[in-house]
Amino acid sequence: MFHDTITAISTPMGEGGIGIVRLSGSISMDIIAKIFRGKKGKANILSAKSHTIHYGKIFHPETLQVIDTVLVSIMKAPHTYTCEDVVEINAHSGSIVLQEILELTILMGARLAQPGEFTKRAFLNGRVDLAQAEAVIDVIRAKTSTSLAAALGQLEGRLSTEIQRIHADILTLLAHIEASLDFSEEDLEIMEDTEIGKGLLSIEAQLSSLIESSRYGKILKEGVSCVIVGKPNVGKSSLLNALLGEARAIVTHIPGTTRDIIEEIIDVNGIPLRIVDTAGLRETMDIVEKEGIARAWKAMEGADVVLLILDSSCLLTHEDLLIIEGLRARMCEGAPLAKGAPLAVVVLNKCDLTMVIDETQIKQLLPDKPVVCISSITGDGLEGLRDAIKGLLLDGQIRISEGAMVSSVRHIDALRKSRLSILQAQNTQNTLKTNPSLELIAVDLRDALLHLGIITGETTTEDVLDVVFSRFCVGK
Ligand SMILES: Nc1nc2c(ncn2[C@@H]2O[C@H](COP(=O)(O)OP(=O)(O)OP(=O)(O)O)[C@@H](O)[C@H]2O)c(=O)[nH]1
Ligand SMILES: [Mg+2]
Repeated sequence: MFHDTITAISTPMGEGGIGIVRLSGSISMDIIAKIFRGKKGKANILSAKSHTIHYGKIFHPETLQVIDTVLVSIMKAPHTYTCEDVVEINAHSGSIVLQEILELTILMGARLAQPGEFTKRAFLNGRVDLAQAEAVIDVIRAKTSTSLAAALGQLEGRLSTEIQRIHADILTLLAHIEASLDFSEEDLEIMEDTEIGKGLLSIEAQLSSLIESSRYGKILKEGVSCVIVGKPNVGKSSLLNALLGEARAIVTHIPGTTRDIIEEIIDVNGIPLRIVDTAGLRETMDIVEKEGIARAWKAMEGADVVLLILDSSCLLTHEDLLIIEGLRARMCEGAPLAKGAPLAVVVLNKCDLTMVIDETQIKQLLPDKPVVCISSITGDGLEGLRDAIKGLLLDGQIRISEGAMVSSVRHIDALRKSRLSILQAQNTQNTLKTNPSLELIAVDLRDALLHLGIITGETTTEDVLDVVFSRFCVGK
């Protein structure tokens, strides 16, 4: 438990119906008693029952000036977000109102909270483990309903349960091995070699399956970057607008309209797609356009998926061929999600006009890329394009599994290290078959446990906590 009481504005700044100032800590109740007057006077709030809401006014205790009419929620320890006394002041959401209430709580003895400090207290007071605490920010930042479902699963402890199960399996194996070590002189039943092998195999499989789930987990959490490229005037910005359903990017008949990168997020069957419109790629003397083109090539390098747009109403030009060449060269290096194979869709736009482009030539130049015909103006073929993108990612299957899903780099790293320790133990067991060195295996198993503990926060340093909670907003 902490000695000081923290305070923060928990709702986003700006005008709104309701804004909340939240307090947590041992003097939360004293503070609210000093600055709140309910219908029946100010003493009333101190004797209020836990988890009740009170209507009244916030006032300055010295000047007696009323600041706002509010609803105050009283939540007494231990059944609260932080396991401490929590008070939430629901005021009108204007920056001055909330700021004045916040300053008043500080004047009465509270301290301004750090980012994520309420959730950090929930973790340090044992209400949630670290993986669950981290999921709070994923819930807040979820980009599609599928990513939200995955984050909620983690918040409810799906990942933690899975980690605890593996932790328990390792611990059981370790206990057997240590018993064999301690009592080997005394004719106790020594653990069979094959039993250890079986145990290690099952633990390794469980860790691998969690690591494998991170492919889905990361896509759902961070989204996939998808860059639209092509020569000027083929309809890149029109496609962005069509996918978004709004006129976000400027579209004109003049080649070279888009000069900078425009990024928006769209939901493609649950996958958050960070879709990027770029400047048309061509030789130019215009300095601004040149910079835009440099940015477009750079965006293409870092992209998970490239949509190469061609104008189906014309034959391929020298400019198109240069882009195709560039795409082939760059994508051969392997995009982040591609496992070596380039992820790209060839989009033949303007299919509402007469088709002139030679599809056979495109298939020859980019043999393994899906080709989709669309019209950004009529919307024809857009569903097919969405399906093609979905098909490229996750082999068409984005499913949020019943089981746990790993999405944090910190968790993936810890799981990999834990698995390495298990592999090391397997290696020791295999190489020293005739005389398995149980001590060595025990050391590896202890290491594996340590790494798993980092995920749930059992074995975590202050530095790690600082990094984890610095991603949060103040007031959460
Ligand atoms: N007929 C037809 N015209 C289209 C289609 N898509 C875009 N256009 C037209 O093509 C022209 C260029 O469209 P933009 O979306 O600005 O093309 P862009 O590729 O972003 O061009 P830059 O930003 O200059 O590189 C505009 O006049 C659009 O109306 C389509 O599907 N069919
Ligand atoms: Mg454009």
